[in-house]
Amino acid sequence: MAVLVRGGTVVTADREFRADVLCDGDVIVAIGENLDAPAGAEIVDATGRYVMPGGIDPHTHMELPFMGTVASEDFFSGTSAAAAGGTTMIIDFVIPAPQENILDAYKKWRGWAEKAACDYSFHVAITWWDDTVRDDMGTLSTEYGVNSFKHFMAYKNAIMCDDEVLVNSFSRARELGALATVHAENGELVYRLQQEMFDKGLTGPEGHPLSRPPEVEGEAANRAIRIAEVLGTPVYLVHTSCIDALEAVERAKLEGQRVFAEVLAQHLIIDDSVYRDPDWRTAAHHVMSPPFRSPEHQAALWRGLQSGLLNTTATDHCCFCTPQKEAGKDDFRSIPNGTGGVEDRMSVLWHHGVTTGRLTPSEFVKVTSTNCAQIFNIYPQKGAIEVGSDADLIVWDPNESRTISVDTHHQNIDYNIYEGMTVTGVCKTTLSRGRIVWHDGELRTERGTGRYIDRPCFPKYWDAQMLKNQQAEPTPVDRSGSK
Ligand code: URQ
Ligand code: ZN
Ligand code: ZN
Repeated sequence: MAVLVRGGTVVTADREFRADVLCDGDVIVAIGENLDAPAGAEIVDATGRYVMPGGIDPHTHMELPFMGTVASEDFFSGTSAAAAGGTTMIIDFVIPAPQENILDAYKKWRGWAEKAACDYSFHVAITWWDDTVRDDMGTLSTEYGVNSFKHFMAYKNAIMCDDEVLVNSFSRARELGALATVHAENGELVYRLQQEMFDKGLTGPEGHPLSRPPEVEGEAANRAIRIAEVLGTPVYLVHTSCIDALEAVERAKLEGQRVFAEVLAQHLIIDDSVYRDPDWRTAAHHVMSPPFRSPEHQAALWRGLQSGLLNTTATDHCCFCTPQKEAGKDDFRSIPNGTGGVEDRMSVLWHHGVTTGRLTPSEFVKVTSTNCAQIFNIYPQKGAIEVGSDADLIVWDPNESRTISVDTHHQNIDYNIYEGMTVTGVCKTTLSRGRIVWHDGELRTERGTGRYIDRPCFPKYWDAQMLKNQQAEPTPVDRSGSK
């Protein structure tokens, strides 16, 4: 059934303009003023509101098995909550256990995601290495639409990559025309500092940030970036949380290296005082990695987002309910790492970003949708309002306010890290490939209507490193004449 979104102001990454948007089937079929509605079309009145590309969240972990439990949000409830907040696509993660065949893991995750209510794709984590991993990376990139491979430099004795895996996998990603994405924390340092904090009697959540200081992220960010530089691989840093990592990104970008960086909405707004909350549960709810940082890091992250140093925003939506967090009641090292947020990213960023003047509406679209689509090579299918693009649209009321609460959110988690926060900027209608999945506070999502989105690898010319790395081929020294 056709849907005509009428009377709104379209906001794209480039401009704002008055236009109606007609959607039919999965795609946008017309954009212009005073469009006629085809017979039987559903009309959405967007008068006085913005019409924007649906948000894309490049970092979620629905139903992730992790730290001895499984994230409480599944692909249906998570994509439904996403839709309620104005996000119409997620990029989640396949995370094989060490020695697990990565193609088998991919197929397992694909099975879990079939229940999704909005479109989705997968980064695939490389957690170990041998020739089968190398070969399967090729298969994933050519036959399954995977153009990004994830590397956890943290989580020793679990999914942590050492430099040998990083170098092998980054090299392979370059060959394939794929991106290397990275969780940049030095896992060896974390392990040592965790032990030190615990031995000092810091068994509570306050020990978590002390075992992962900004220097630990800065070292790993720089190391990943330097490895990528030498090998000529484009690199994407997930959840960049501190000045130390930002400085590594800035240096590389100014050198012309192809580096992208992501920031989480929550890291822009919440600081590390949460870990000293007298209520153990509140402090434990905020145990995620990298941890929340002290206020000066928030200010730097906002400058990074405004300046383009940070390219995308995400949530790292990885939900563990209070009883799950209590696995670490006596030892912070056993608190499952992760928080929620997929439903609130768009409102939180509009409130703290656009209403404060930090971002224009078009810059908001860039950092919540378009940049991600371009970096992961699905633009303009996604992240655009153009004829022929997928009809992933949101009708946004820039003046309406709402108060965020676990009592009203649609996320499957028993707390909300933004609890009680009143935000201006509310999603009134969400279309997922032309279907209304959220309207005036009512969810209309259906299990299984989400679609897997292929993300093709990049043409070889795309990688600017080729110019930088194409020094004259070194030749052996002729010493035949030497004594
Ligand atoms: O590290 C991640 O991104 C996953 C395991 C979610 N947990 C977290 O604390 N960020
Ligand atoms: Zn991570
Ligand atoms: Zn994550």
